[in-house]
Amino acid sequence: MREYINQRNPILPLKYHVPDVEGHVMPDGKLYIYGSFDALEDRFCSEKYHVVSTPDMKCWTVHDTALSGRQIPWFNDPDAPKYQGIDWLHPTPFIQKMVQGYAAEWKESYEKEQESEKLPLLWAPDCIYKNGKYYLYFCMPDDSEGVAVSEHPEGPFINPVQLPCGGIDPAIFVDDDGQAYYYWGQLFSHGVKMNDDMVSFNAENIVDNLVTEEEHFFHEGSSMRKIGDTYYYIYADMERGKPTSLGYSTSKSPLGSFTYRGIIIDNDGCDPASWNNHGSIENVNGQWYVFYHRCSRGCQQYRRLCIEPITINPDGSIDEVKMTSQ
Ligand code: FUB
Repeated sequence: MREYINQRNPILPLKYHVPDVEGHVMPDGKLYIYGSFDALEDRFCSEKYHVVSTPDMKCWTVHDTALSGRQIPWFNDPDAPKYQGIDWLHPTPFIQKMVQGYAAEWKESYEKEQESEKLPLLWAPDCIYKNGKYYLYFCMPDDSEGVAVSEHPEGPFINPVQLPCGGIDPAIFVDDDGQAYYYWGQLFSHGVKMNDDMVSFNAENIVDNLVTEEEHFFHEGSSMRKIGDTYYYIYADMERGKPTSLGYSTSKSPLGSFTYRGIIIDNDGCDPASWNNHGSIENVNGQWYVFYHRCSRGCQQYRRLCIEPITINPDGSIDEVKMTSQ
């Protein structure tokens, strides 16, 4: 465990690269950040997660390993179900445009992703408290998704269980009536009601295309929050041609239909230029914030936690904010 004091972006010291950030105020009143942990110079993420917490947005604790990819039993099991990810042979119009615009970079990134399928890397998690326990939802480069449980918000998380779906970027949300919903996807988003055990759902209940590339500029990085009676679906947004923005769509129901509302923040323009963004919004002591990441160390792998205050307007819209730095 390490402790730091800082109120400027990026929040953590250079050696702690925490991207794909979900901020949650947990029952002890502290803010917890759940994210990937970039630790490799040639690809995103690593084999572990470190949870970050703060009581006051000034003093930050980086906790010991919360979960390791080596703990995941099905990852090396050849008989574990493999789910169909994106259909790269039949790309959607947005993917065609992206491939043309970023052909070399895209090919390299795609090849790295293929190589990564053999490594027990943990990607973009989310976590929620329910019935006295903390449930950490995670995904891996083979498109498998799972959930592990802990008695503490910072982990360690144990007893990983595979979920009956495939894709990336899980998000978890518990509604006011106690019903939990699970979201995930890349290019195509999906949502489903969780069972009360929080570690299973009926795959027949999956609703596809809650937000889409064509209508909502959805790329990846699902995150769900509720403000008043409105559900906010936050995600990496392709409206500006690459998924460096966090955009949002709203609905009066957790499973849609959703209406596109705009962009909250764009991390393009940092040096080096970003390849993606992934984050969330959270109310901390009465102030709303956007949590996002940006690149560092002259490459796209070492992405770092950043935070900006945001305003929720009376009509429910969120003004776009700019990145700030130290
Ligand atoms: O961190 C690995 C991947 O990069 C995440 O799954 C995506 O959301 C993107 O941020």
